[in-house]
Amino acid sequence: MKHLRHLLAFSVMLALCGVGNAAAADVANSPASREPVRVIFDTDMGNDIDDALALAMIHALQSRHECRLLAVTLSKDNAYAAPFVDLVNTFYGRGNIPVGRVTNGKTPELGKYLKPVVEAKNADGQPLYPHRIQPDAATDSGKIKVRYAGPQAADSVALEAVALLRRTLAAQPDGSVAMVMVGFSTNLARLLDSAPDEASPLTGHNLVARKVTLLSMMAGHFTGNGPRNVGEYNLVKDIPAAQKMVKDWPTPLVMSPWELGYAIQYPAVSIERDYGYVAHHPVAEAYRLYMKFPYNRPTWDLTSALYAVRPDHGYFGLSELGTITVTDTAMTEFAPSPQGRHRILTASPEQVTRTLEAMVCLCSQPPDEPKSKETKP
Ligand SMILES: [Ca+2]
Repeated sequence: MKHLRHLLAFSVMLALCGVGNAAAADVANSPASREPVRVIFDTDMGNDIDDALALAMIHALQSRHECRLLAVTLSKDNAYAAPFVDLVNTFYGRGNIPVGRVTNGKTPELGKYLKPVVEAKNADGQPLYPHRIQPDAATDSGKIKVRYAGPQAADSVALEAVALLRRTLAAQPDGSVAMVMVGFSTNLARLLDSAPDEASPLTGHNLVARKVTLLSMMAGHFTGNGPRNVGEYNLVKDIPAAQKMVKDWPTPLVMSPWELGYAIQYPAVSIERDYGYVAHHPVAEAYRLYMKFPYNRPTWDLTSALYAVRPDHGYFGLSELGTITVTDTAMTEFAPSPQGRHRILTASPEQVTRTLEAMVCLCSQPPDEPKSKETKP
């Protein structure tokens, strides 16, 4: 019965998403032979709800064979962030995706939704949202820590983020990985500085240059509509890492600024209406916990994830080439230059409408059935 409901819900969803005509257009734009985009998702999951929606959207795109989520790394240093990512991955039938945790990272605070969703139980006392990675109850100086280990550890623990990034990149074909970064630059700055190890004889900088095609990141602001007097959150929380990473990152970089995601608001009505295909949905549950519901929320992190997987769908515009600089106060400056590697993501009013519709459809798309069909990272 549950099976049937899923199928029915999925059919309705496809119809609502206008997949018939849209799919025909997409086929014309994207060769059938096109490989799924290999994605690494680096997130500060737990600080805002758009990270959770973005992860749901990536899973939907993987179900459509448009991307393959290789690994998730966390720049938020809280013990419940990795278990939460793991339970979302598990909900979508992909609990074997490795998760990496930052060491001595930023924003250790718990936030609103990580712990209640990780610890939610059903009537039998079993986890409502199964997950293999557990927050470790063993405390050190009163702080709860997640178990994590080196790159050879089993996937039932969160791995150290930079080691996981190196291991993951080393295993991919050259020029094949899209990095989606929607939190702080901590992990990626350290990755650039990393030394050769058992995963790869390359330095981090050279490993990135060889394996990565695009860094799609949410950060900064460039218009008078943003919080001009303060730096954008993702930059403010680790300014030295952001300055270094943006300056030294060796591949094309597309930055989705604060004002873009702010213009595309995920609607509360979708949370109320579109996630009822299961009794308990971890992302909808997290959304309801994050702020006093109902509320709409900017789609900051979704923009970077969607652009990385569907760069040629016309959802966004791009600035000319140039160089972005992060200042000592976490402000962003853009200097146009044909030699630059950076672009800024934009959207016209028409694109805002169309992009939001795609995001809502994708985020609320049910998981694949059967769930046993997992993808090896
Ligand atoms: Ca984020």
